[in-house]
Amino acid sequence: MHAEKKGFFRRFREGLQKTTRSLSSAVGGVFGRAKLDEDSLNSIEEALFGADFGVETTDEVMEAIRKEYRRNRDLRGKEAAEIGARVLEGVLEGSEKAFAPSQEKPTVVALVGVNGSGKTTTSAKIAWHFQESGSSVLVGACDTFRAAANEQLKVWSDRLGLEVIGSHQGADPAAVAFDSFAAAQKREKDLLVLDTAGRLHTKSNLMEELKKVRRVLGKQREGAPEERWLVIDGSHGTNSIQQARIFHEAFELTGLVITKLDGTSGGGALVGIYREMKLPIYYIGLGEQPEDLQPFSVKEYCQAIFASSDE
Ligand SMILES: Nc1nc2c(ncn2[C@@H]2O[C@H](COP(=O)(O)OP(=O)(O)O)[C@@H](O)[C@H]2O)c(=O)[nH]1
Ligand SMILES: [Mg+2]
Repeated sequence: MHAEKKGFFRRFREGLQKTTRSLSSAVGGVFGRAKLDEDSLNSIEEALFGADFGVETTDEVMEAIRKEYRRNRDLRGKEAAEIGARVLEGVLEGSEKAFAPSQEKPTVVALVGVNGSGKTTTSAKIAWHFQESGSSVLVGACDTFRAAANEQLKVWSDRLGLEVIGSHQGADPAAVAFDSFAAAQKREKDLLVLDTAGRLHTKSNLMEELKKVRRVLGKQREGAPEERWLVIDGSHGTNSIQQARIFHEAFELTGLVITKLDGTSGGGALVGIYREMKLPIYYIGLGEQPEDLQPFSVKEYCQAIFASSDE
């Protein structure tokens, strides 16, 4: 395997370790060389539920494994894991899409989501990632609701050498978005990443605020912001789906970022979220460091989940 590719897979494996471990401890190392039996099949089923894969996906995976088991009573755990990975890859078809800034400068990515989902850190991580790969990037601090939000971005920008258009508490987020876009245009930036506020208790205001951000940017350049991604805390399981619908209604989302998959044994929730939203998952968060934000890869995800317990 290519060295860089290997490192990438290792990060997926390590990030998703909690889910993989809880899956393999629940199935008692069943994904190894040992032959399966009815008990171990039931353990796999329970483990998939436990890891938040949801009814539909668990049923589809189990149906495929059981079908093969009926045909071949010598079926081994490792082979069942391969079947599981294949079914999961099918379910996740269409969820992987690479992102890169387009010719149009600046390409604008607006990140939305509830408080604590990871918007601010994800803004910084995305900015850093593209800056590292040679693009010029600007970050707009459009969360003017939390006093600490602008500070938090500043800390990241000092640490990673990012350019940020700051704001102060109470400022109009749409005005900050406007200024950020104007600055990005003037400085000929390839990419503009907009962090936004996420308070839940005044949801309708928040949605109005996000619509206004979009309206204002759309006047600066038709269609901007082209990318409107919802940042979802992956450790909250499928509870996030309701929120996702509300954001989608107000903001016409174009993609998802699913964070905190490292901190949960329920890494299967990503699949339920995708099944419901059918939007590309651009990135997943596997830790707090900048390099822990990874482009989503269906293959790596499925292989990490169904890692053989012999390895
Ligand atoms: N372990 C882990 N923590 C994360 C990840 N993404 C974000 N966080 C943490 O989640 C917390 C909230 O993130 P923040 O970006 O402030 O969320 P915001 O309120 O949506 O802006 C911070 O402590 C982040 O470091 C991730 O992928 N893994
Ligand atoms: Mg924030």
